[in-house]
Amino acid sequence: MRPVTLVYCIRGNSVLFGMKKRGFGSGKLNGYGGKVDSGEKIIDSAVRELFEEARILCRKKDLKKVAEIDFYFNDIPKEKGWNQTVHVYILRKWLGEVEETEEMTPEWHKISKIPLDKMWIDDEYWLPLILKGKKIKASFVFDQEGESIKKYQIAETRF
Ligand code: 6OG
Repeated sequence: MRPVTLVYCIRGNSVLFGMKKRGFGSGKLNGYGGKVDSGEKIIDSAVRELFEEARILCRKKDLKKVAEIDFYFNDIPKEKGWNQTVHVYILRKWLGEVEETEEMTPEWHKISKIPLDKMWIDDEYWLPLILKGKKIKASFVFDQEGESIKKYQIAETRF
């Protein structure tokens, strides 16, 4: 399983998403994050990706881990590296204002009105939970290149 990161920035009642412009999940609205480089710590990847994709700076201690989710894409050859463990964080304090980058177009949305129809189909099962303050471990198995969920499980946990 490939480790990747995903960060949701929250300000007041709003949460920051980015419309992914290229690569895995392009055309979908998501948090900010990406691959963990070899030899890199997971948390350092979160800080780096946030700066690369949103131009905002944060401290490691302000990244609060809220979820760890395994995604399995049954019908995609393993070598493509789609199977991944996503380490999810919430961030409430950072430096700078979010900017559009080559990878992401930023969009703020009210936490009470998340546009789940523009996101990965699994997000409706777990994103509202973490935005309500829950901490979870979950796994999803997909068919049809991530367009259909074959099975899933979600459990509350501590980090
Ligand atoms: P790059 O390959 O672009 O990183 N990611 C997912 N995010 C959500 N919300 N749902 C999923 O369900 C996801 N699968 C992967 C993790 C990919 C980015 O996409 C996230 C990374 O932030 C399948 O470097």
